[in-house]
Amino acid sequence: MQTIHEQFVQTAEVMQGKTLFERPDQADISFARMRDMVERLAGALTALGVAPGDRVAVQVEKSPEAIALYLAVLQVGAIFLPLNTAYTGAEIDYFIGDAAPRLFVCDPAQAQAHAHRASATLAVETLGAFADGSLMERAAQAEPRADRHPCAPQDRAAILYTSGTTGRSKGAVLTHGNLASNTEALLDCWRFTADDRLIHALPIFHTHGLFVAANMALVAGATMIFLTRFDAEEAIGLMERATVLMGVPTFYTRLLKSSSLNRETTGGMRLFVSGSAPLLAEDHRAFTERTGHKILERYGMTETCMIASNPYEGDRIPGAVGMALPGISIRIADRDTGAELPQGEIGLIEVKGPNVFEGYWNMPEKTASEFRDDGFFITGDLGMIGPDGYLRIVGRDKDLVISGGYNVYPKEVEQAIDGLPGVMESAVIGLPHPDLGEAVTAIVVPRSDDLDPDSIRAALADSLARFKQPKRVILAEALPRNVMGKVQKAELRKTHAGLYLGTGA
Ligand code: MCA
Ligand code: AMP
Repeated sequence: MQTIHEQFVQTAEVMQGKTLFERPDQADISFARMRDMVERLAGALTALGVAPGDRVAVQVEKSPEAIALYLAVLQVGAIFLPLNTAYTGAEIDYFIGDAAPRLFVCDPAQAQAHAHRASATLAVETLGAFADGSLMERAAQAEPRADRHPCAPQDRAAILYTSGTTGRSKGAVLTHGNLASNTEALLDCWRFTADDRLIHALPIFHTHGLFVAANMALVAGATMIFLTRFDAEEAIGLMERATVLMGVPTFYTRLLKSSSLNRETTGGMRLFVSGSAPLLAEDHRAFTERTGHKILERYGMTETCMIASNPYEGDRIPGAVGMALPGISIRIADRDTGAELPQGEIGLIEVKGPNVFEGYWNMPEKTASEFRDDGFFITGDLGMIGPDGYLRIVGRDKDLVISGGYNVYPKEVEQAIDGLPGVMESAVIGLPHPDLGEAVTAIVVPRSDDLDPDSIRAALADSLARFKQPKRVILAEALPRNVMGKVQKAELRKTHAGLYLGTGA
């Protein structure tokens, strides 16, 4: 196995002056320049005392330099820990406490807010969106390092935090083998080559934008049209110079809203990929009608990278996520016994293969409870495999909301709301939303009369990232419960189904 860093170096050797990053308002960056940046950053990391196995936590705006930092961390054998830019100080406290990184890199604008974190064991540096910040200054002065720490497939490459059903975030530990094997499988399945020009409009602190989109371009030698955020009109305008778009379903909902989306504007594109949340079958069909392209939907998870994909050649079926990627096994299992179910029956989706993570950071018991004895990982998604062999996701066994491609665990939001004065209890649910797919919504039972929805939302601002905060708060006298006393979230979802769709509350 070659690590993603090793493959990038090899590709850069061949590509040299070819553009890796193309940006609307800034200079292009070639493969050769990127390689130089990675080597300098590797030198800076070593000078800062970052050793193999150390965690490097990074909460920075999207930039080519942030990708270079990721590669430099892999080069020196350290563990990359990217953090959503929306996370609040309180959330960062938890991640740093849990992962105990050697280095924390933040945006220069946040330097003051994070200065107190610096200690004998934790260095704090900055990196801005315009190659600014203390880390790039160090890199400019550093002795570039071309040598690399030798890494085996089972060595740790990254930790990605995902919230959990208990309300406590878990760090999914991904190995070099996980990342390299998944990229190899995707390059092959989606026929992705150096000739591709990828519209990259996803954030780079999650699997989709970093380990799917960026890794594929870095290894294949493709060019990324690198956008700081997704704007449908901008993306359509770029399509005549691009070949591939990878996005969450909200990208496609927004593209469909634009009158400029048609066969002509998308004519030069060869592939549209969707994932991270369910793509509405009606959006899939509408997209084909408007553009002639069939969106390729795939399925993945932070813990497993990509699991399944519709075929490149062959039918891309609306509402289905396709077949297991090469080398990966999927089975549908009985929730309680773990026994494999016959074809056509609905059960838990379980997965095994080189893509499956090592486990949760510092949580051996939690890790053990999510694996079967024979090594299959329990995804918590419910699905079935039809006679056509395609996997279809039909629901979730885990209490999870996916808003615009971001996961929000209701438990975490409920704990924050229940901790507010004047709140008796709360239930957080996802309701159908025309743009985000699902919108985080809180049903709150007040203890006192002076509690109002706006004050609850305002009170959460410092503790929860913006995308986790409820879009609406509904006050209620009581929560519906079953005879066992369990809150009936399905009933709440039914009662409020039309809240964001303009079809009643
Ligand atoms: C932004 N806001 C959101 C979201 N994004 N609220 C809920 N859910 C969201 N996803 C809030 C902002 O804080 C702001 O709130 C308001 O919505 C408008 O913000 P804006 O900047 O206009 O939003 P945007 O830039 O248009 O972003 C929407 C987005 C973005 C394009 C859907 O969230 C996005 O890029 N999502 C992709 C997430 C992703 O990469 N997921 C992959 C995870 P206010 O106005 O109140 O301040 S990896 C994964 O899931 C697995 C492995 C997989 O299979 O890929
Ligand atoms: P995350 O933990 O952020 O990696 O999100 C993983 C979850 O996203 C999966 O367990 C699924 O519930 C969901 N997901 C990803 N891709 C799809 C898809 N194509 N269709 C439906 N759900 C998806």
